[in-house]
Amino acid sequence: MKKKQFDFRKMSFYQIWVRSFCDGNGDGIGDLYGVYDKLDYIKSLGVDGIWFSPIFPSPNADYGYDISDYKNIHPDYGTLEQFQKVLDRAHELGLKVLLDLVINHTSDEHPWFIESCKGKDNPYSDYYIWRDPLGVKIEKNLEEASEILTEKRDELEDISGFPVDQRKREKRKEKRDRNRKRIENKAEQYRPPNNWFSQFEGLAWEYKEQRGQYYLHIFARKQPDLNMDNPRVREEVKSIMRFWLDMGVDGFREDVINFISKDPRLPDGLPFVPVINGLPFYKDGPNLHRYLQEFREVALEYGAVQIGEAPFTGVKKALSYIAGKDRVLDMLIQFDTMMADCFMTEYVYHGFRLRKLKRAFSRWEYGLQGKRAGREGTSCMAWNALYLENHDHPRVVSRYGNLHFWRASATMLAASYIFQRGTPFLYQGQELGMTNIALDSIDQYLDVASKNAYHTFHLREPVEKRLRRIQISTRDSARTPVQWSPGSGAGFTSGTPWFAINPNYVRINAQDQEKKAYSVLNFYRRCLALRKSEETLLWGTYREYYPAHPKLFMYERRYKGEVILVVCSFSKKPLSWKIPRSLSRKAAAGAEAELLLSNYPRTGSGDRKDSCSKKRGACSKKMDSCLKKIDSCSKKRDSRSNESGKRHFVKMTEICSPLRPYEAQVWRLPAR
Ligand SMILES: [Ca+2]
Repeated sequence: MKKKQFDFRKMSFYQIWVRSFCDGNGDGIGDLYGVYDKLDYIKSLGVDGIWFSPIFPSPNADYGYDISDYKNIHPDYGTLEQFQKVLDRAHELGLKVLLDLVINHTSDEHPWFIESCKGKDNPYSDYYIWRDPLGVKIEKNLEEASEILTEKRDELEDISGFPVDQRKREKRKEKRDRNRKRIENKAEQYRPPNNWFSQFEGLAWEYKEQRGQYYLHIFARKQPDLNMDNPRVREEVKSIMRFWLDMGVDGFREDVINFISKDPRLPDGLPFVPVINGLPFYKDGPNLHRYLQEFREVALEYGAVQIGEAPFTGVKKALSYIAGKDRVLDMLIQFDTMMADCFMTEYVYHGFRLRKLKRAFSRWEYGLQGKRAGREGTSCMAWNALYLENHDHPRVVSRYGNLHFWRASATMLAASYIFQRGTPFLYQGQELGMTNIALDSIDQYLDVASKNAYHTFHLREPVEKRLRRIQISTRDSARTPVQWSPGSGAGFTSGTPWFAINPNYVRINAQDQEKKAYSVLNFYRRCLALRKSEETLLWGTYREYYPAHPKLFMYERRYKGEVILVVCSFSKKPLSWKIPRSLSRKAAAGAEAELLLSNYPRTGSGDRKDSCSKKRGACSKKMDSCLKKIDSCSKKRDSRSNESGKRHFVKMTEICSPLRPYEAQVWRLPAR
């Protein structure tokens, strides 16, 4: 029996990485008690659901993405009962709850792996991807060949009728046995089965003496890859899904889901490509679609939503998962929009390039709109998942924004993606404009991938330069505790926080931003509310203007003849802009456009003089002074008017006055 799926397209989601979200019991670690206390806050943002990064028992080699028990809650975070409480309360508030399904790999401390290590005759033997060392494989083949030859020789001797020297035969047999033992014994000295690198640390293979074989780990050594080709493993996955769905969970975000089916030949990758040389053989593998179809059937029984994380996947491949009648996922988390300041991974940093970001945005928007998903017609078009931050990437305001124009750029970035066609995701602290942290030494960082990069690459550079590379690229920046208040422990904990709190919490925190009309927090709220209230922003088609412009990002959403135009400046200087000719021609002479939203305060209708813009060159040079000015502006004029229903109309001919630094504007254009 299939259950009807809820409409995730109208929704937006808030991602919680529990460990750093809110500590409810004072031990310095975020937990489900803290989450429970903050559910009203989450609701107040205007989101419709929560995605929890893994909350299951884990030795934390990759902070929860190495699971040692899929059907329980990490003791640091609470109990199953506490999770049920959170789930029920979230549902009362009208919030859906998604869990992270991490099934490409487990922890090496998962009982399945512990059993699997014990030997080849173990019931869990084939739960993981085990292979003989390469030398052993070759020698075993040779040995086998020589054994066959010897057998043939013995046969010939027997037939020939000559007397057989049994003693020689015995000797030959002894020699063979010795040889076999020798091969087994020196297995450890042999090369791994292929030359793949892991994405987190060193080679993708780890030798296990206990079993005399290597196991595959695409990520950390403590994250052995599951063998999804084993039907029993797939049954385990389905059982995990049912366990949480029966409890009332509404769906899953599925971790590196396009890696779960490997090319069974496990061939060598290109030798000179670091880190991802095996990618072509484990990404979008031969049986992926079939396996996802099996999981899909379980999800559909419950009407659950499935969002797949798919690194290095292009639009065309994505459509094979999220469009068409045999679609197996509802949305896909792509990585293109995370690569606007780097190559393949944040660690290979090259500075922010707006055009690269715009190309990524538009590639996915154009690629997905109008592509039919499922048989139910237009209600099932391929749908985008929109995000600028999550637990795996540094803070976006530090990457694509500008810390000298911290408030403006953080809010502008919100408008740059939330109004695109798709379901927006926010990551905890993003709604506060939290920034990257710069720790003083590599030892203070925790992320396994960052540490490995530090100790592997650019070793000839001075320590400061190598550390700077980590400060720019590390995922740890997304994992500092959420800054709730300017008080001790940033309001995150009453105890000693498990990880460094960004010292800027005294200036950047939720308590402070609640009070300010133009804070990042309140701007996110306005964006999410506007998106939900405008059909055009929900369902309209996407079109980008001026794609080659190096500082301006402009896109429209068009629905039933109405056009909403989103204009974003990525410039620290005033930026002049023009209404695209195709849009201005449509406006009748004298017609007025309506300003639906801006991240700068505004005086009455159309009057753009305010104390902030007058000094816009000087304004925001320093974050503090900018904030103060903006707040005094907004206090004077009660800028909440935007929210209290006062509407701003501007003549079409006059709307293009220069944008202030990192200004974002959302316009409803007059109908033709
Ligand atoms: Ca705690």
